[in-house]
Amino acid sequence: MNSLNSRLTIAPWINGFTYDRRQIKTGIVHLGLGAFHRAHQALYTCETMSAGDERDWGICAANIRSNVQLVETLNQQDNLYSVTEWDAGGQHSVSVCGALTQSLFSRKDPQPLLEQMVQPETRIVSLSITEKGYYLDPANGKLLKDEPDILHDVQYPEHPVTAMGFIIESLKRRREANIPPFTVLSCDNIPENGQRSRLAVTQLAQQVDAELAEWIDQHVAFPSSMVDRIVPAVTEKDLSTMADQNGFLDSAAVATESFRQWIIEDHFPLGRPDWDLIDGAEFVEDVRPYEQMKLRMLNGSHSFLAYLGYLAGYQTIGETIQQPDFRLAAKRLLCQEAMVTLDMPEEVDLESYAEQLLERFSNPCLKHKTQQVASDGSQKIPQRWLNSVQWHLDHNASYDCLALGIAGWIRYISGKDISGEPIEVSDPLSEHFQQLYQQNADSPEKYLSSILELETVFGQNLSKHSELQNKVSRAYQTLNEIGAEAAVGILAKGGSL
Ligand code: CS2
Repeated sequence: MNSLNSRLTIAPWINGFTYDRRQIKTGIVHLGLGAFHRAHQALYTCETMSAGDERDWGICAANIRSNVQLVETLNQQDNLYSVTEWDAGGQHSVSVCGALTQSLFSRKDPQPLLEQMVQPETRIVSLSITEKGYYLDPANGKLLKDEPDILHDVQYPEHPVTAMGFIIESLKRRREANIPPFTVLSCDNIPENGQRSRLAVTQLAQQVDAELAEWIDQHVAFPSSMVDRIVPAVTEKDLSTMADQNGFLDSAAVATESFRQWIIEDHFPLGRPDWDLIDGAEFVEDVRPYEQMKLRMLNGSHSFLAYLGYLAGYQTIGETIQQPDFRLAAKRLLCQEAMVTLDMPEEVDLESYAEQLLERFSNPCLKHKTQQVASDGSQKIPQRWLNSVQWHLDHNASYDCLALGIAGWIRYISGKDISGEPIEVSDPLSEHFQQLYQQNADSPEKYLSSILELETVFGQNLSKHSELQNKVSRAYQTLNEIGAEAAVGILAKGGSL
Protein backbone atom coordinates (compact mmCIF):
# COMPACT_ATOMS: atom_id res chain seq x y z
CA MET A 1 0.00 0.00 0.00
CA ASN A 2 1.27 3.50 -0.84
CA SER A 3 1.79 6.03 1.88
CA LEU A 4 0.82 9.66 1.67
CA ASN A 5 3.74 11.93 0.88
CA SER A 6 4.58 14.48 -1.74
CA ARG A 7 6.07 11.86 -4.05
CA LEU A 8 2.77 10.04 -4.33
CA THR A 9 0.57 11.05 -7.25
CA ILE A 10 -2.86 10.94 -5.75
CA ALA A 11 -5.92 9.76 -7.64
CA PRO A 12 -7.65 12.38 -9.82
CA TRP A 13 -10.86 12.14 -7.80
CA ILE A 14 -9.07 13.38 -4.69
CA ASN A 15 -9.07 17.16 -4.25
CA GLY A 16 -5.58 18.52 -4.04
CA PHE A 17 -4.29 22.07 -3.70
CA THR A 18 -3.07 24.37 -6.43
CA TYR A 19 -0.09 26.07 -4.78
CA ASP A 20 3.52 25.03 -4.65
CA ARG A 21 4.15 23.95 -1.07
CA ARG A 22 7.82 24.87 -1.29
CA GLN A 23 6.83 28.51 -1.53
CA ILE A 24 4.67 28.64 1.56
CA LYS A 25 5.82 30.63 4.56
CA THR A 26 4.64 29.90 8.07
CA GLY A 27 2.30 32.70 9.16
CA ILE A 28 0.32 30.77 11.76
CA VAL A 29 1.31 28.71 14.77
CA HIS A 30 -1.49 26.46 15.91
CA LEU A 31 -1.57 24.88 19.38
CA GLY A 32 -3.68 21.71 19.63
CA LEU A 33 -3.19 19.53 16.58
CA GLY A 34 -6.32 17.46 17.07
CA ALA A 35 -8.72 16.05 14.50
CA PHE A 36 -10.84 19.19 14.73
CA HIS A 37 -8.03 21.50 13.65
CA ARG A 38 -7.09 19.23 10.76
CA ALA A 39 -10.68 19.05 9.48
CA HIS A 40 -11.51 22.72 10.02
CA GLN A 41 -9.02 25.59 10.26
CA ALA A 42 -6.15 23.82 8.47
CA LEU A 43 -8.40 22.78 5.58
CA TYR A 44 -9.93 26.28 5.35
CA THR A 45 -6.40 27.70 5.21
CA CYS A 46 -5.33 25.24 2.53
CA GLU A 47 -8.35 26.07 0.37
CA THR A 48 -7.85 29.80 0.95
CA MET A 49 -4.27 29.55 -0.30
CA SER A 50 -5.52 27.63 -3.34
CA ALA A 51 -8.24 30.19 -4.06
CA GLY A 52 -6.24 33.38 -3.50
CA ASP A 53 -2.72 34.45 -4.23
CA GLU A 54 -1.30 34.66 -0.71
CA ARG A 55 1.20 32.00 0.22
CA ASP A 56 2.39 33.14 3.62
CA TRP A 57 -0.21 31.49 5.81
CA GLY A 58 1.24 28.03 6.22
CA ILE A 59 0.68 26.51 9.66
CA CYS A 60 3.21 25.20 12.13
CA ALA A 61 0.98 22.97 14.29
CA ALA A 62 1.98 21.63 17.67
CA ASN A 63 0.84 19.22 20.30
CA ILE A 64 2.02 20.38 23.68
CA ARG A 65 1.34 17.40 25.90
CA SER A 66 -0.07 14.34 24.16
CA ASN A 67 -0.20 12.42 20.90
CA VAL A 68 3.45 12.41 19.85
CA GLN A 69 2.53 9.58 17.49
CA LEU A 70 0.40 11.82 15.30
CA VAL A 71 3.25 14.32 15.04
CA GLU A 72 5.63 11.53 14.02
CA THR A 73 3.17 10.28 11.39
CA LEU A 74 2.78 13.77 9.94
CA ASN A 75 6.54 14.24 9.82
CA GLN A 76 6.86 10.99 7.87
CA GLN A 77 4.16 12.20 5.44
CA ASP A 78 5.67 15.64 4.68
CA ASN A 79 2.89 17.04 6.90
CA LEU A 80 0.24 15.97 4.40
CA TYR A 81 -2.99 14.25 5.43
CA SER A 82 -6.41 13.56 4.00
CA VAL A 83 -9.86 14.74 5.01
CA THR A 84 -12.88 12.60 4.08
CA GLU A 85 -16.20 14.44 4.16
CA TRP A 86 -19.46 12.50 4.35
CA ASP A 87 -22.86 13.94 3.56
CA ALA A 88 -26.02 12.52 5.11
CA GLY A 89 -26.84 10.62 1.91
CA GLY A 90 -23.66 8.53 2.18
CA GLN A 91 -21.74 10.41 -0.56
CA HIS A 92 -18.20 11.32 0.27
CA SER A 93 -15.33 13.39 -1.07
CA VAL A 94 -11.66 13.35 -0.15
CA SER A 95 -9.15 16.23 -0.02
CA VAL A 96 -5.48 16.29 0.79
CA CYS A 97 -4.53 19.23 2.99
CA GLY A 98 -1.22 20.93 2.28
CA ALA A 99 -1.40 23.80 4.77
CA LEU A 100 0.84 22.33 7.48
CA THR A 101 4.47 23.35 7.11
CA GLN A 102 5.66 21.71 10.34
CA SER A 103 4.28 19.50 13.09
CA LEU A 104 5.92 19.68 16.49
CA PHE A 105 5.65 17.91 19.79
CA SER A 106 6.90 20.17 22.51
CA ARG A 107 6.56 18.33 25.78
CA LYS A 108 10.25 17.47 26.13
CA ASP A 109 11.74 20.42 24.31
CA PRO A 110 9.65 23.60 24.09
CA GLN A 111 12.34 25.66 22.34
CA PRO A 112 11.61 24.89 18.64
CA LEU A 113 7.98 25.86 19.11
CA LEU A 114 8.89 29.00 21.08
CA GLU A 115 11.36 29.96 18.36
CA GLN A 116 8.68 29.65 15.68
CA MET A 117 6.26 31.70 17.79
CA VAL A 118 8.87 34.47 18.04
CA GLN A 119 9.55 34.62 14.27
CA PRO A 120 8.25 37.91 12.80
CA GLU A 121 6.55 35.91 10.00
CA THR A 122 4.28 34.29 12.64
CA ARG A 123 1.37 36.68 12.81
CA ILE A 124 -1.37 34.52 14.28
CA VAL A 125 -1.30 31.97 17.10
CA SER A 126 -4.49 29.95 17.05
CA LEU A 127 -5.81 27.53 19.64
CA SER A 128 -7.96 24.43 19.78
CA ILE A 129 -6.99 23.18 23.22
CA THR A 130 -10.51 22.29 24.49
CA GLU A 131 -12.26 23.97 27.38
CA LYS A 132 -9.94 22.59 30.04
CA GLY A 133 -6.79 23.85 28.26
CA TYR A 134 -7.55 27.41 29.46
CA TYR A 135 -7.30 26.53 33.17
CA LEU A 136 -10.14 28.87 34.01
CA ASP A 137 -12.93 28.22 36.46
CA PRO A 138 -15.87 27.68 34.06
CA ALA A 139 -18.23 29.53 36.38
CA ASN A 140 -16.32 32.78 36.90
CA GLY A 141 -13.35 32.85 34.52
CA LYS A 142 -10.75 32.95 37.32
CA LEU A 143 -7.41 31.28 36.68
CA LEU A 144 -7.06 27.90 38.44
CA LYS A 145 -3.88 29.00 40.19
CA ASP A 146 -3.34 25.76 42.10
CA GLU A 147 -3.32 23.45 39.10
CA PRO A 148 0.11 21.75 38.88
CA ASP A 149 0.63 22.86 35.24
CA ILE A 150 -0.07 26.48 36.13
CA LEU A 151 2.25 26.31 39.15
CA HIS A 152 4.88 24.84 36.82
CA ASP A 153 4.54 27.64 34.24
CA VAL A 154 4.76 30.27 36.96
CA GLN A 155 7.94 28.73 38.29
CA TYR A 156 9.59 27.88 34.95
CA PRO A 157 8.20 30.33 32.38
CA GLU A 158 10.97 29.55 29.92
CA HIS A 159 9.92 25.89 29.77
CA PRO A 160 6.16 26.13 29.54
CA VAL A 161 3.77 23.18 29.52
CA THR A 162 0.50 25.05 28.92
CA ALA A 163 -0.65 26.88 25.79
CA MET A 164 -0.94 30.08 27.82
CA GLY A 165 2.61 29.61 29.08
CA PHE A 166 3.87 29.33 25.48
CA ILE A 167 2.00 32.46 24.47
CA ILE A 168 3.36 34.50 27.37
CA GLU A 169 6.97 33.43 26.96
CA SER A 170 6.96 34.04 23.19
CA LEU A 171 5.26 37.42 23.57
CA LYS A 172 7.90 38.36 26.14
CA ARG A 173 10.69 37.43 23.71
CA ARG A 174 8.99 39.30 20.85
CA ARG A 175 8.63 42.38 23.00
CA GLU A 176 12.31 42.27 23.97
CA ALA A 177 13.27 41.93 20.29
CA ASN A 178 10.91 44.71 19.22
CA ILE A 179 8.75 42.37 17.13
CA PRO A 180 5.08 43.28 17.19
CA PRO A 181 2.82 40.79 19.01
CA PHE A 182 0.90 38.14 17.10
CA THR A 183 -2.87 37.89 17.26
CA VAL A 184 -4.28 35.12 19.45
CA LEU A 185 -7.25 33.37 17.82
CA SER A 186 -9.25 30.92 19.90
CA CYS A 187 -11.06 28.14 18.02
CA ASP A 188 -12.59 26.50 21.08
CA ASN A 189 -16.18 25.97 22.06
CA ILE A 190 -16.35 28.44 24.89
CA PRO A 191 -18.40 31.61 25.07
CA GLU A 192 -16.56 34.82 24.16
CA ASN A 193 -13.51 32.69 23.52
CA GLY A 194 -11.39 35.74 22.63
CA GLN A 195 -12.15 37.34 25.96
CA ARG A 196 -11.57 34.02 27.76
CA SER A 197 -8.17 33.66 26.08
CA ARG A 198 -7.27 37.18 27.12
CA LEU A 199 -8.31 36.38 30.70
CA ALA A 200 -6.32 33.16 30.76
CA VAL A 201 -3.17 34.75 29.27
CA THR A 202 -3.21 37.93 31.34
CA GLN A 203 -4.02 36.20 34.64
CA LEU A 204 -1.18 33.75 34.16
CA ALA A 205 1.17 36.55 33.04
CA GLN A 206 0.32 38.46 36.22
CA GLN A 207 1.75 35.58 38.22
CA VAL A 208 4.99 35.75 36.24
CA ASP A 209 5.51 39.44 35.48
CA ALA A 210 2.82 42.02 36.21
CA GLU A 211 4.27 44.58 33.84
CA LEU A 212 4.28 42.10 30.96
CA ALA A 213 0.66 41.25 31.79
CA GLU A 214 -0.27 44.90 31.46
CA TRP A 215 1.58 45.18 28.14
CA ILE A 216 -0.18 42.08 26.77
CA ASP A 217 -3.55 43.40 27.82
CA GLN A 218 -2.91 46.66 25.99
CA HIS A 219 -1.20 45.39 22.86
CA VAL A 220 -2.40 41.91 21.96
CA ALA A 221 -5.56 41.27 19.94
CA PHE A 222 -7.75 38.33 20.98
CA PRO A 223 -10.56 38.06 18.41
CA SER A 224 -13.37 35.58 19.12
CA SER A 225 -14.54 32.95 16.69
CA MET A 226 -17.37 30.46 16.45
CA VAL A 227 -16.20 27.17 14.97
CA ASP A 228 -18.45 24.37 13.81
CA ARG A 229 -17.83 20.97 12.29
CA ILE A 230 -18.59 17.53 13.72
CA VAL A 231 -15.34 15.57 13.70
CA PRO A 232 -15.60 12.22 15.51
CA ALA A 233 -12.39 10.52 16.65
CA VAL A 234 -11.25 8.06 13.97
CA THR A 235 -10.83 4.40 14.83
CA GLU A 236 -8.33 1.88 13.41
CA LYS A 237 -11.22 0.43 11.44
CA ASP A 238 -12.01 3.85 9.88
CA LEU A 239 -8.35 4.22 8.90
CA SER A 240 -8.29 0.90 7.13
CA THR A 241 -11.62 1.55 5.34
CA MET A 242 -10.27 4.91 4.13
CA ALA A 243 -7.01 3.29 3.04
CA ASP A 244 -8.96 0.77 0.93
CA GLN A 245 -11.07 3.53 -0.60
CA ASN A 246 -8.23 5.94 -1.33
CA GLY A 247 -5.46 3.57 -2.31
CA PHE A 248 -3.02 4.98 0.23
CA LEU A 249 -2.55 4.52 3.94
CA ASP A 250 -2.85 7.71 5.97
CA SER A 251 -2.63 7.30 9.73
CA ALA A 252 -3.28 11.02 10.19
CA ALA A 253 -6.54 10.94 8.20
CA VAL A 254 -9.68 12.57 9.53
CA ALA A 255 -13.30 11.88 8.67
CA THR A 256 -16.00 14.48 9.09
CA GLU A 257 -19.37 15.75 7.87
CA SER A 258 -19.72 17.90 4.76
CA PHE A 259 -21.03 20.87 6.79
CA ARG A 260 -18.63 23.44 8.22
CA GLN A 261 -18.91 26.98 9.53
CA TRP A 262 -16.54 29.58 10.93
CA ILE A 263 -17.64 33.03 12.11
CA ILE A 264 -14.67 35.19 13.01
CA GLU A 265 -14.37 38.60 14.65
CA ASP A 266 -12.37 40.68 12.20
CA HIS A 267 -9.61 42.03 14.42
CA PHE A 268 -6.15 41.00 13.19
CA PRO A 269 -3.66 43.88 13.50
CA LEU A 270 -0.93 41.98 11.60
CA GLY A 271 -3.24 40.68 8.86
CA ARG A 272 -5.02 37.38 8.31
CA PRO A 273 -5.85 34.94 5.54
CA ASP A 274 -8.98 35.68 3.51
CA TRP A 275 -10.69 32.66 4.98
CA ASP A 276 -14.03 34.04 3.80
CA LEU A 277 -13.08 33.13 0.23
CA ILE A 278 -14.27 29.69 1.25
CA ASP A 279 -17.90 28.69 1.87
CA GLY A 280 -19.02 28.78 5.47
CA ALA A 281 -16.41 31.27 6.71
CA GLU A 282 -17.45 34.82 7.48
CA PHE A 283 -15.86 37.83 9.19
CA VAL A 284 -18.20 39.82 11.44
CA GLU A 285 -17.95 42.57 14.03
CA ASP A 286 -19.66 40.68 16.83
CA VAL A 287 -19.45 36.91 17.13
CA ARG A 288 -21.41 36.62 20.39
CA PRO A 289 -24.90 35.89 19.00
CA TYR A 290 -23.50 33.14 16.74
CA GLU A 291 -21.49 31.64 19.58
CA GLN A 292 -24.53 31.54 21.83
CA MET A 293 -26.65 30.03 19.08
CA LYS A 294 -24.12 27.29 18.45
CA LEU A 295 -23.36 26.54 22.08
CA ARG A 296 -26.96 26.48 23.31
CA MET A 297 -28.54 24.83 20.27
CA LEU A 298 -25.95 22.52 18.68
CA ASN A 299 -23.82 21.71 21.68
CA GLY A 300 -26.74 21.88 24.13
CA SER A 301 -28.76 19.25 22.25
CA HIS A 302 -25.62 17.24 21.50
CA SER A 303 -24.84 16.88 25.22
CA PHE A 304 -28.49 16.00 25.94
CA LEU A 305 -28.33 13.21 23.34
CA ALA A 306 -24.94 12.10 24.62
CA TYR A 307 -25.81 11.59 28.31
CA LEU A 308 -29.33 10.26 27.86
CA GLY A 309 -28.41 8.28 24.76
CA TYR A 310 -25.54 6.63 26.60
CA LEU A 311 -27.76 5.82 29.60
CA ALA A 312 -30.35 4.32 27.23
CA GLY A 313 -27.66 2.03 25.82
CA TYR A 314 -26.78 3.81 22.54
CA GLN A 315 -23.19 4.08 21.48
CA THR A 316 -23.39 6.85 18.92
CA ILE A 317 -25.25 10.12 18.47
CA GLY A 318 -26.51 8.83 15.11
CA GLU A 319 -28.06 5.73 16.71
CA THR A 320 -29.62 7.84 19.47
CA ILE A 321 -31.27 10.37 17.16
CA GLN A 322 -32.69 7.53 15.01
CA GLN A 323 -35.04 6.81 17.94
CA PRO A 324 -38.20 8.87 17.27
CA ASP A 325 -38.61 9.89 20.93
CA PHE A 326 -35.04 11.13 21.20
CA ARG A 327 -35.48 13.12 18.02
CA LEU A 328 -38.70 14.71 19.29
CA ALA A 329 -37.15 15.50 22.67
CA ALA A 330 -34.04 17.01 21.05
CA LYS A 331 -36.32 19.10 18.85
CA ARG A 332 -38.26 20.25 21.90
CA LEU A 333 -35.01 21.24 23.61
CA LEU A 334 -33.87 23.12 20.50
CA CYS A 335 -37.10 24.95 19.71
CA GLN A 336 -38.67 25.49 23.11
CA GLU A 337 -35.73 25.70 25.47
CA ALA A 338 -32.67 26.94 23.56
CA MET A 339 -33.93 29.00 20.62
CA VAL A 340 -36.16 31.21 22.79
CA THR A 341 -33.18 32.39 24.82
CA LEU A 342 -31.38 33.84 21.77
CA ASP A 343 -31.39 37.27 20.24
CA MET A 344 -30.10 36.89 16.69
CA PRO A 345 -29.50 39.15 13.70
CA GLU A 346 -32.65 39.23 11.53
CA GLU A 347 -31.25 37.19 8.67
CA VAL A 348 -30.66 34.12 10.86
CA ASP A 349 -33.47 31.59 10.61
CA LEU A 350 -33.34 29.55 13.81
CA GLU A 351 -36.09 27.11 12.79
CA SER A 352 -34.08 26.01 9.76
CA TYR A 353 -30.93 25.90 11.88
CA ALA A 354 -32.69 23.50 14.27
CA GLU A 355 -33.87 21.26 11.41
CA GLN A 356 -30.40 21.25 9.92
CA LEU A 357 -28.89 20.21 13.26
CA LEU A 358 -31.22 17.22 13.54
CA GLU A 359 -30.18 16.19 10.01
CA ARG A 360 -26.50 16.60 10.81
CA PHE A 361 -26.78 14.52 13.97
CA SER A 362 -28.54 11.79 11.94
CA ASN A 363 -25.69 11.45 9.43
CA PRO A 364 -25.28 7.64 9.40
CA CYS A 365 -21.67 7.85 8.20
CA LEU A 366 -20.47 9.66 11.35
CA LYS A 367 -20.00 7.21 14.16
CA HIS A 368 -19.76 9.91 16.80
CA LYS A 369 -19.60 8.18 20.17
CA THR A 370 -22.01 9.36 22.86
CA GLN A 371 -19.12 8.81 25.27
CA GLN A 372 -16.88 11.23 23.34
CA VAL A 373 -19.45 14.03 23.48
CA ALA A 374 -20.14 13.17 27.15
CA SER A 375 -16.55 13.86 28.17
CA ASP A 376 -15.55 16.95 30.19
CA GLY A 377 -19.14 17.84 31.12
CA SER A 378 -18.01 19.99 34.05
CA GLN A 379 -16.34 22.28 31.51
CA LYS A 380 -19.12 22.19 28.95
CA ILE A 381 -22.51 22.35 30.60
CA PRO A 382 -22.37 25.92 31.97
CA GLN A 383 -22.35 27.41 28.46
CA ARG A 384 -24.41 24.66 26.83
CA TRP A 385 -27.27 24.44 29.34
CA LEU A 386 -26.99 26.64 32.38
CA ASN A 387 -27.20 30.01 30.65
CA SER A 388 -30.43 28.80 29.07
CA VAL A 389 -31.67 27.53 32.45
CA GLN A 390 -31.01 30.95 33.95
CA TRP A 391 -33.07 32.53 31.15
CA HIS A 392 -36.00 30.22 31.91
CA LEU A 393 -35.81 30.94 35.61
CA ASP A 394 -35.78 34.68 34.90
CA HIS A 395 -38.76 34.35 32.54
CA ASN A 396 -40.67 31.85 34.62
CA ALA A 397 -40.65 29.43 31.70
CA SER A 398 -40.33 25.65 31.74
CA TYR A 399 -37.15 23.77 30.96
CA ASP A 400 -37.95 20.07 31.36
CA CYS A 401 -35.48 18.87 28.73
CA LEU A 402 -32.61 20.81 30.25
CA ALA A 403 -33.55 19.50 33.69
CA LEU A 404 -33.52 15.91 32.44
CA GLY A 405 -30.21 16.61 30.70
CA ILE A 406 -28.70 17.78 33.99
CA ALA A 407 -30.13 14.74 35.79
CA GLY A 408 -28.63 12.50 33.08
CA TRP A 409 -25.24 14.17 33.45
CA ILE A 410 -25.35 13.71 37.24
CA ARG A 411 -26.17 10.01 36.79
CA TYR A 412 -23.42 9.64 34.19
CA ILE A 413 -20.66 11.21 36.29
CA SER A 414 -21.51 8.92 39.22
CA GLY A 415 -19.60 6.28 37.23
CA LYS A 416 -22.52 3.81 37.39
CA ASP A 417 -25.31 3.52 34.85
CA ILE A 418 -28.91 2.86 35.79
CA SER A 419 -28.41 -0.89 35.92
CA GLY A 420 -25.23 -0.51 37.99
CA GLU A 421 -22.73 -1.10 35.17
CA PRO A 422 -19.53 0.98 35.43
CA ILE A 423 -19.07 4.05 33.20
CA GLU A 424 -15.63 5.31 32.26
CA VAL A 425 -15.96 9.01 33.03
CA SER A 426 -13.48 11.40 31.47
CA ASP A 427 -13.55 14.80 33.16
CA PRO A 428 -11.01 16.95 35.04
CA LEU A 429 -13.32 16.65 38.08
CA SER A 430 -14.01 12.93 37.77
CA GLU A 431 -12.16 11.99 40.98
CA HIS A 432 -14.09 14.56 42.94
CA PHE A 433 -17.36 13.29 41.46
CA GLN A 434 -16.41 9.77 42.49
CA GLN A 435 -15.73 10.86 46.05
CA LEU A 436 -19.08 12.62 46.28
CA TYR A 437 -20.84 9.53 44.95
CA GLN A 438 -19.09 7.22 47.41
CA GLN A 439 -19.66 9.54 50.36
CA ASN A 440 -23.38 9.66 49.63
CA ALA A 441 -23.79 6.07 48.52
CA ASP A 442 -26.76 5.59 50.84
CA SER A 443 -28.74 8.59 49.59
CA PRO A 444 -29.32 9.55 45.94
CA GLU A 445 -30.83 12.84 47.16
CA LYS A 446 -27.67 13.78 49.04
CA TYR A 447 -25.45 12.83 46.12
CA LEU A 448 -27.61 14.95 43.81
CA SER A 449 -27.43 17.97 46.14
CA SER A 450 -23.67 17.61 46.51
CA ILE A 451 -23.31 17.99 42.73
CA LEU A 452 -25.86 20.79 42.38
CA GLU A 453 -23.97 22.72 45.07
CA LEU A 454 -20.76 22.83 43.03
CA GLU A 455 -20.11 26.49 42.38
CA THR A 456 -17.45 25.77 39.78
CA VAL A 457 -20.15 24.27 37.55
CA PHE A 458 -23.37 26.00 38.63
CA GLY A 459 -21.94 29.40 39.54
CA GLN A 460 -23.11 31.54 42.41
CA ASN A 461 -26.60 32.02 41.07
CA LEU A 462 -27.55 28.45 40.30
CA SER A 463 -25.68 26.42 42.89
CA LYS A 464 -28.07 25.66 45.74
CA HIS A 465 -30.95 27.20 43.74
CA SER A 466 -33.96 25.54 45.36
CA GLU A 467 -36.29 25.65 42.35
CA LEU A 468 -33.63 24.15 40.07
CA GLN A 469 -32.78 21.61 42.74
CA ASN A 470 -36.41 20.45 42.99
CA LYS A 471 -36.87 20.18 39.27
CA VAL A 472 -33.64 18.25 38.67
CA SER A 473 -34.38 16.08 41.66
CA ARG A 474 -37.76 15.00 40.16
CA ALA A 475 -36.08 14.32 36.82
CA TYR A 476 -33.33 12.31 38.55
CA GLN A 477 -35.86 10.21 40.41
CA THR A 478 -37.84 9.52 37.25
CA LEU A 479 -34.65 8.62 35.41
CA ASN A 480 -33.64 6.14 38.08
CA GLU A 481 -37.12 4.64 38.28
CA ILE A 482 -38.08 4.23 34.64
CA GLY A 483 -34.78 4.60 32.77
CA ALA A 484 -33.53 7.10 30.18
CA GLU A 485 -35.54 5.83 27.21
CA ALA A 486 -38.89 6.10 29.01
CA ALA A 487 -38.03 9.45 30.62
CA VAL A 488 -37.16 10.87 27.20
CA GLY A 489 -40.43 9.37 25.91
CA ILE A 490 -42.40 11.51 28.40
CA LEU A 491 -40.67 14.65 27.11
CA ALA A 492 -41.23 13.60 23.49
CA LYS A 493 -44.98 13.48 24.16
CA GLY A 494 -44.88 17.02 25.52
CA GLY A 495 -45.10 15.86 29.16
CA SER A 496 -43.37 17.12 32.26
CA LEU A 497 -41.27 15.23 34.78
C1 CS2 B 1 -19.36 18.05 20.72
C2 CS2 B 1 -18.59 19.03 19.85
O1 CS2 B 1 -17.74 16.69 21.74
C3 CS2 B 1 -18.56 17.59 21.91
O2 CS2 B 1 -18.76 18.07 23.01
O3 CS2 B 1 -20.55 18.64 21.13
O4 CS2 B 1 -17.27 18.68 19.67
C4 CS2 B 1 -19.28 19.23 18.49
O5 CS2 B 1 -19.18 18.08 17.69
C5 CS2 B 1 -18.69 20.41 17.77
O6 CS2 B 1 -18.75 21.53 18.57
C6 CS2 B 1 -19.41 20.65 16.45
O7 CS2 B 1 -18.96 21.84 15.90
